Amino acid sequence: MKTLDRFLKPQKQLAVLIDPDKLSDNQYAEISKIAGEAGVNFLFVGGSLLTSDTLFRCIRILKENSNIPVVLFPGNTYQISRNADAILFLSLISGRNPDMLIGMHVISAPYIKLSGLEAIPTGYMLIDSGKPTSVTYMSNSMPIPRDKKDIAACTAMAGEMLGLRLIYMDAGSGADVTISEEMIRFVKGSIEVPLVIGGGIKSPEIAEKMLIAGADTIVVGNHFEKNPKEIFDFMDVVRKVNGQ
Ligand code: 1GP
Repeated sequence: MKTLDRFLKPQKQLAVLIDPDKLSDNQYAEISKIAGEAGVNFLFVGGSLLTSDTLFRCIRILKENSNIPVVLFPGNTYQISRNADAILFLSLISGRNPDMLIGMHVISAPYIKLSGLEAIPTGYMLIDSGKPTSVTYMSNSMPIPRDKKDIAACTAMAGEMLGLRLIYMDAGSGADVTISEEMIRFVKGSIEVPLVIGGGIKSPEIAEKMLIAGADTIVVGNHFEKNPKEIFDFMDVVRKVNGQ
């Protein structure tokens, strides 16, 4: 099954985001095993800035320890690895930095083609979380103000009209303030494509509210690095919202 088809499923889903240079090999193995046992839907791998050459090895360990599809969530053109299943081909549509809208894509397209990775056209939208995050700084772009749900909805609609297949709204890794349910509800009501939500999600209760508000896939990174066993609690919530 294509990875995009997995995102298109009507059920709510959970993605665990793994930063490939933050943890030890044993920790990658542990998190992948737990995610597999819990029934996690996707493992996202990437970061705004990687400082070691561990991407390929990290993915290999993840794949040795579970059968969950591994999806690259690249911060830049160096984060392409052929042993993943797919890559979010991110266009940063909340910003006005041409490199993040199309420039990096031109550079990376031939490598992605050669790799055989499935490229998933994704409209990536940063939402302000009260302070600069790694991704706003590294992308040299301004996030959408958190109280401007109309701007967020129009941006998502434009992305969908341009043919992007997913919309990913992100408050940024480690955000103090998550994206509001009100914004999620409003954006979800404006588009047909799946809505992915991440940034600063630290409890199953928050995840549940976001799923009920309209998120199709929830992405959690930091919180699981410190509390991998909580993956089970989040998956319980996903199943509950799905009526399972
Ligand atoms: C960041 O949406 C992801 O791009 C996940 O954020 O690490 O804060 O969970 P956290």
